[in-house]
Amino acid sequence: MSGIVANAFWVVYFFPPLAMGSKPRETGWCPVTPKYQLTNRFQRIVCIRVYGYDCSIWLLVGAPKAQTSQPNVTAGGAVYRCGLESTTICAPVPFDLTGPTPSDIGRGQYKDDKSHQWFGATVEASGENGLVVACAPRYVSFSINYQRREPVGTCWIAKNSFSTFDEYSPCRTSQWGFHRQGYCQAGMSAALAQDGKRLFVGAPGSWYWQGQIYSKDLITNDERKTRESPASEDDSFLGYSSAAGEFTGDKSMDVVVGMPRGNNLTGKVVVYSSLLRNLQNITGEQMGSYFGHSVCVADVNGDGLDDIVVGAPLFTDLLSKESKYEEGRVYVHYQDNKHYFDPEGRSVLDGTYTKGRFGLALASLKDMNRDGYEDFAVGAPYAGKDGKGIIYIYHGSADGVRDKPSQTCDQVIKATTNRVLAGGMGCSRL
Ligand SMILES: [Ca+2]
Ligand SMILES: [Ca+2]
Ligand SMILES: [Ca+2]
Repeated sequence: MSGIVANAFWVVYFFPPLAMGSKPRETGWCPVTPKYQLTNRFQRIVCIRVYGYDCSIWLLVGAPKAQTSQPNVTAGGAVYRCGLESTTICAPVPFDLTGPTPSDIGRGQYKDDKSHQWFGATVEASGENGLVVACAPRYVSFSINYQRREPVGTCWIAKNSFSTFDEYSPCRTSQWGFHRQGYCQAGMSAALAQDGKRLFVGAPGSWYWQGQIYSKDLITNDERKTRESPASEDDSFLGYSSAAGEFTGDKSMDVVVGMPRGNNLTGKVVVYSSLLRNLQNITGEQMGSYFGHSVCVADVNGDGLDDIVVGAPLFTDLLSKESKYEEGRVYVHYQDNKHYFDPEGRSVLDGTYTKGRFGLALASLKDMNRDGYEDFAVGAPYAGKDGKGIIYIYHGSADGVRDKPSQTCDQVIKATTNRVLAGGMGCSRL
């Protein structure tokens, strides 16, 4: 398994529901990422609780540079499903077993290229019926007599306990060229509604990298998408990150989308309804801070309304007397009963290590310690004395996020993930 982990960008943790009457799970685990992953800018950490009759614990590992058995594909990338009960079992999930798609015009001619496509760079899962989406944002489609190379990206959705796999590549259209959707790199981010009914896919390269978000109803296949904006929005990367939540109160899951170069480079996040009506924009406060590089959703103050956590990993404390820079900052925005996020009332968490990039990765942990307030993890991939990265666990409370993390995890993991879950190897309580 070490080969897999060496190529892994990030990890999804699945852990089973508590049986009725059983004791709350202790908080002695951390979402820990492999060493390699912590030095990669696409690092993401996600923890997901899976409900089902089969309470087996397993882990999904996205390995975007893995060599697969697909014919005529070099380093296509894969998602591995790893058992935690017996730590050595790790098998690729068979999302796509085929090589490049043959063309209609002759032997040896293909319609696309799956080599180096980074399948597994994005992996998301929904809760109760267990959909999993995995994306290859560097997937290339050939358009116009197969002469043009278009990095449109693609995603695959696993349904029915990994027995059905459907492809979704929203930018593989006739809208070729980087001035349209040819370079959209769909799947740079993705978000699944917890009920499994809706999928959001971020495509930050559309229209001179203005970026775009897609919303697909997985029951009816109805698709919504954002449109091209004025040229002033070029290079702002809408869709770089995304997370699903309920922001209108109607039980149809909505989405918050990162735009880390938006708002004249202070960064912003855009809150959309499920059908992509713009509900609110929330902006960063410092140019170049990359506000919106990461987002996650958690009800941090336990009032039943989803709150939005946003990372600005390049934030620099300009008043620091210690010559620090790029410590990173994380913001928690609370939804009020009018479904508004008041920027004045947001909480701020700061990284402490120069170049630590606190907030590069965020993950909702649901209510991991069962106190009624949802919790989240913050990745700082270059923090720590050795610069090898730290993951922080923050707990919610009635007053919002607690100021101090409850646990920190140094960069850890030797692939024996059961030890991480069971004992929190490398983790310490503060
Ligand atoms: Ca809604
Ligand atoms: Ca809340
Ligand atoms: Ca909690």
